Amino acid sequence: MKELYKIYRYCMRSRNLQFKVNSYAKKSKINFPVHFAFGHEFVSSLVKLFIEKNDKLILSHRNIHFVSLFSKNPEIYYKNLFINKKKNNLGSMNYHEKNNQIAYTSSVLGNNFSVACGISFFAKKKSVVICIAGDGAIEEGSFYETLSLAKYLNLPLVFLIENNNWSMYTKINERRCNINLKKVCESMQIKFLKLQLKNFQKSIKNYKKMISYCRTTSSPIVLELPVKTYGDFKKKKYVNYHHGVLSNNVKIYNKIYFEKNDLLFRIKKKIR
Ligand SMILES: Cc1ncc(C[n+]2csc(CCOP(=O)(O)OP(=O)(O)O)c2C)c(N)n1
Ligand SMILES: [Mg+2]
Repeated sequence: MKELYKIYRYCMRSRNLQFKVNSYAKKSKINFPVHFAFGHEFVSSLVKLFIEKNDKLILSHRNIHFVSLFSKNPEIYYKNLFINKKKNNLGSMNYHEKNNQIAYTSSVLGNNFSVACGISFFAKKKSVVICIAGDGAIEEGSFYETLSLAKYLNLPLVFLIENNNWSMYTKINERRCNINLKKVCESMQIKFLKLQLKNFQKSIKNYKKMISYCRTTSSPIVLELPVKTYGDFKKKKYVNYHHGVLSNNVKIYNKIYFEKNDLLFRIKKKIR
C-alpha cells in the first residue's frame, strides 16, 4: 500500500504539472508541440519508484510525464522554455538538463534505441538503462537491430514500450500489421512481459521483478504497457492522440478530470 500511495502522489504531481505547462504554452508565442502524456502518468511513476541512483533514462518525443518527475524544477524548466525564452533552452519537445537521470530524449522516432544501447554498454555495475518508446517507434528498423545487439552484448537495457495504439493520428490497424512483441522477443531469447495496467497492483509487483532481473543478470528485457492517452479533437473527431496545447473544449477537460476508468481515479479509491 505504501508503494501505491507513492505512485499516486507521483501521478498527481505529473498530471498537475502538465496542466501548468499547458497554461504556459497557451500564453506563449512560441509554437512547438509539447506532447502531453495525460493518461501515461502511471508509467513514469512506476519507473520513478524503482529507479536507482546510477540508472539512466532514454526518452522519446513524449517525455513530459518523465520530465515532470525527474527534473529538479520542472516548472522553471518549462517556464524558461515557453515564457522566459532563455537563450540556452532547446526550443523543442526534446529535454535536456545537466546531471539528470534523463540522459537523452529524441524526437527522431526510433533514434533513442541505438543511443540507449550505447549508453547501457557503459552502464555502471548493477545499474540499468530504461529506454521508453511507443507502438509507432517499434516499426522502425532500429528497434529490431538494437534488440539483437543488446542480447548479443548482454546489455542491462529495459525497452519499455508504451502502447497507446496510436502513432500521429492513426490507430495500429489503420497503418500496419500486428507486431507480436512476445514472439519477437522469444525468437531472440529476450525476456518479455506485457503489464496489464488495469490490474495496477499486479503490475507494480511484476515491474519490480523484471527490473530486478535486468539489473542482476545484465540482460535486456522488453516490457509492453498498454496505455490510453487522453487525446484531443482532430477535425471535430475525438482521438486518443495528442500534441500541442489542449483544445479549448470542456469535453477534453472533463475527460481528464472526471473519467471513472482513469487509473488515477481508481488508485485514489483504493488508497482511501
Ligand atoms: C524518423 C521519424 N519519422 C517520423 C516522425 C514523425 N512522428 C512524430 S511522433 C510520431 C508517432 C509516434 O508514435 P509512437 O511511437 O506510438 O508514440 P506516441 O506519439 O503514440 O506516444 C511520428 C510518426 C519522426 N518524428 N521521426
Ligand atoms: Mg503510440
